[in-house]
Amino acid sequence: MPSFDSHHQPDGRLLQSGVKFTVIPETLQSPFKDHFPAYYKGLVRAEPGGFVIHPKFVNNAEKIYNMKVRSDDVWIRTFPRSGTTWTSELTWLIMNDCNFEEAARVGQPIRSPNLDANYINHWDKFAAEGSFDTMDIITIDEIEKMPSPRVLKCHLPFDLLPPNLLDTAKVIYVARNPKDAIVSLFYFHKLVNLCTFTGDLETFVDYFLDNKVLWTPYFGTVLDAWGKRSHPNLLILFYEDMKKDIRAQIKRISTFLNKPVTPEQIEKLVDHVRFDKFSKNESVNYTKEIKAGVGKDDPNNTFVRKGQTGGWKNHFSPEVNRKIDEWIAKNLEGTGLKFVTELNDQ
Ligand code: PPS
Repeated sequence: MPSFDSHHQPDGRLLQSGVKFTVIPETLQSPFKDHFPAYYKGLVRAEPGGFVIHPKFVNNAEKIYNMKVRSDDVWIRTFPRSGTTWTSELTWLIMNDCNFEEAARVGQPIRSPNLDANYINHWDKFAAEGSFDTMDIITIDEIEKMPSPRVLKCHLPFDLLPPNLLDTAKVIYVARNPKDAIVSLFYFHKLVNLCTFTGDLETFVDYFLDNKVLWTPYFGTVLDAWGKRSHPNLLILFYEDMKKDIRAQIKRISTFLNKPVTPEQIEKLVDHVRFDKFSKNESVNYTKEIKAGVGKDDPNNTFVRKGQTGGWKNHFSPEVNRKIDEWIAKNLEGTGLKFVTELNDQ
């Protein structure tokens, strides 16, 4: 069983890279601690960069920064709720000659582990309850020993990852328009016990725009990846493009990875990730983990939830929407990046 350091002291911890982690003072006070009761030690900010992360991450930060990147690795990076699971599944299958049997037999958290899982899951709690063995948790040490080719994923910015990552391995960054990502992340906070948000969506939006939500700032990682878009080892995908034409995006992934897929395999991949089917696929939908205590077992709020573009329109008041529009416009100014926030055919 992996050891868990419950006496971690993240405050003021300095990485070899020069990144420093400091507890955000407001996250230890009301109203934040009432809205996010699970963060009993607050949230931590990494500087430079401003990335907001769970204090438990700090225990693993150096280990992740020093991971040995392999030239046949594929690293999937996203802002959370942007299509990580969907893209990981396609990528893993393309890298593994469309071995659908293996994809069904072995859960995605094992086949394509999330580096963030080391702090997402309350290991100490599960170990105490004896439910640890039911969980598909994979440690950084285990990831280091995985056979090649590895398909890894995370929500971390480049400066918390091995510095040679992009020059050594293939990286896929998946972006989703921030309005749908915010709504999806709000529901994730209602689902997953690590996060637990007690307030309403409007309050969540305020924390989000103020960069006080786990994994924010949204534009930090998105614009960092966008700025590197001409790097030959980086492929940027958009959730909305995947919704519009998944076949075209499968072909892009396959070309980028130098892993050809036949027209028949493409059709099988399309069918495999069809939303209604994917949401019921226990190898990817985290129902096992949620039932084991990672989240709340709620048929109306599942990990693979709605899978739509434009769902934000049913959630934001005109005033909240205006605030988000201004925030988007300010952050995208001069970047050349534009988001699709609505789709007719999906
Ligand atoms: S996480 O928690 O960061 O790993 O989440 P992530 O996988 O990045 O994103 C979850 C959202 O992606 C939707 N999803 C899909 N949409 C369309 N087709 C497929 N196959 C698919 N699989 C996952 C999922 O429903 C989440 O979005 P919302 O808007 O909440 O439904």
